[in-house]
Amino acid sequence: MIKLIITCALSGAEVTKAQNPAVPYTLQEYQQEAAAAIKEGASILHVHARYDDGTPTQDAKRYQEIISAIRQVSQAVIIQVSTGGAIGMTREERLAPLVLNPEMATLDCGTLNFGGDDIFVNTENDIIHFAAKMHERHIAYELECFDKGHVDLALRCYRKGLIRAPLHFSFVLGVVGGMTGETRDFHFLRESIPEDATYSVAGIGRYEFSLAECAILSGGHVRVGLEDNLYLEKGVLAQSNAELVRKVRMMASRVGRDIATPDEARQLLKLGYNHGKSQ
Ligand code: KMH
Ligand code: ZN
Repeated sequence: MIKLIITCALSGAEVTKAQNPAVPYTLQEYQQEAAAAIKEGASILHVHARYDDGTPTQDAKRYQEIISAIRQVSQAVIIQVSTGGAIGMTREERLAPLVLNPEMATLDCGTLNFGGDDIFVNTENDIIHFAAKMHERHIAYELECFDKGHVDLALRCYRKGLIRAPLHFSFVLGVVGGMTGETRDFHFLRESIPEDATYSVAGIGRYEFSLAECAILSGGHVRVGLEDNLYLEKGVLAQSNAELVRKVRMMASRVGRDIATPDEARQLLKLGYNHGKSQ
């Protein structure tokens, strides 16, 4: 089977140190969490910027500082910046870190309820606009889909040439308001994408490891990290992102699936254009 790409979602924009003290806010914390996660096998880091007090931001300067801190410990890792940001940010605010020409960024493919009164807004026009901005800068995107309708919308944009190959999906399952993370949901989504597309799955909360197992066995890829899940197991807080990555690496090892290095991940995802040009 092809090698497994492990993405680590280091901090997110919503989780806090009050929930788990390991969530990184400072540059030093980002650097330490990144270094340990890479050591355990993460080849992609999904990055949301936070200020030292934990406030989420899409400020390009703060992203640059965080990326520089990570680059001091790894030149190789693939950095994927978030254009999702935090609930309520404007679309121009969310696009701000693209000026850094990251190798990869997220492209969220639909609107959904996000718990309570929160709505994560990604209209069809937003998606088209974000994709165009990424094309201008040759930034590869990961198509974040929280629901089946998001997959369908991404494919509709693809057929119209508004989203381009190579198609790499990220199924984010288990958000309150999105699709649940039951095994059947995962299989429904992976069977809904073209055969030559790649995919990764991010199970939220209790779905993190059950879905990781499904993806490992199905030839897909896996995202874990404190953004998605704060616990190593029921009732046991993860002490670091690295612990979550290590757990996936061990699961993969038990079924004989090797872990991709960053360069192997680049090949599998057909990336590479912006690597080494900036950041
Ligand atoms: N913070 C969520 C509202 C992304 O990174 O592109 C959106 C999110 C998606 O995390
Ligand atoms: Zn995110």
